[in-house]
Amino acid sequence: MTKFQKDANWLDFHSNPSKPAFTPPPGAVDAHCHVFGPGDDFPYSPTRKYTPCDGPKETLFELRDYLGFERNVIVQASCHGTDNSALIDALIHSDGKARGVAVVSPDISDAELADMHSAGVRGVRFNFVKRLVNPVPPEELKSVAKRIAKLGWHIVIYFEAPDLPEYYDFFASLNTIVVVDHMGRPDCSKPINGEEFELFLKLLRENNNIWTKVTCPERLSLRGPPDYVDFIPFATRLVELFPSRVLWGTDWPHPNMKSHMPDDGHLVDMIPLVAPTAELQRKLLVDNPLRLYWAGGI
Ligand code: 0GY
Repeated sequence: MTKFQKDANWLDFHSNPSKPAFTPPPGAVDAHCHVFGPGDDFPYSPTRKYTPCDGPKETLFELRDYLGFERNVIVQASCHGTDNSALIDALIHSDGKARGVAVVSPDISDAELADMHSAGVRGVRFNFVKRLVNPVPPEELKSVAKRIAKLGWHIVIYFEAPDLPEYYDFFASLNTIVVVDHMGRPDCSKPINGEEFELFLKLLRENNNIWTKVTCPERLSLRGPPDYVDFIPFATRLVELFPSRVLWGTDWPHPNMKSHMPDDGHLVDMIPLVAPTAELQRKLLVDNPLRLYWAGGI
């Protein structure tokens, strides 16, 4: 009997994803994925807002190889709170093939940050999605932002499009590289040239330290699988406008997916639809993530 039972309405990750027809270029990085537990070894946070299915590092690394990727960037998910043990364990068992983005409390010590750096952490995540966390006020995050800058780390931010006006000035004030998860979660049923997505484009146009991940058709598309057609124009626009500031990832094991679970092979096959040339694909999958996560060496 395991200590943690996943939420009843949670779907497990795809057990038998298809082999993608698209072959990622050599050196390709899955730059957004998670490890969950296993809960018996790495207990989920007492303050979590969901209990996931276990998503252990071994399964993630097998999927990486199967899909044709060489490296992972593992992002701390809210179900583990500020206890980064499962993330660190995955990094140190990755043979240098994984880097991490941690979630830290503002009172973390310099020694703990230094240990995380040695394990392969290169960024911190600030999460503003209210269904996932009780967001930490920007004022309290400023000191974290200053301290991690000294380590050469960057900041990953997660928010939903309607909340961008509230946080815009704070995001624009950050001095490190800032990576926005899942394109700032646009409403893909709205026009691409509408006010909401325009504000997101303005944030990137006016701040060349801000990057974004063109990820999560499975959560952003209202039209749904298998083609996620309404997601594609948003992702394509970002890749065309900011080819050197975009990242791609699977988001495995796809937390909080309740309507359907995507086939990870199919997600890989969508890459040429959002990055149609070999040059754009190389930037998205290799050059950009290596510059951000492996600048100190492979
Ligand atoms: C994601 C998306 C989600 C969850 C988390 O930290 C998390 O729990 O990031 C979500 O539910 O939208 O990036 O995995």
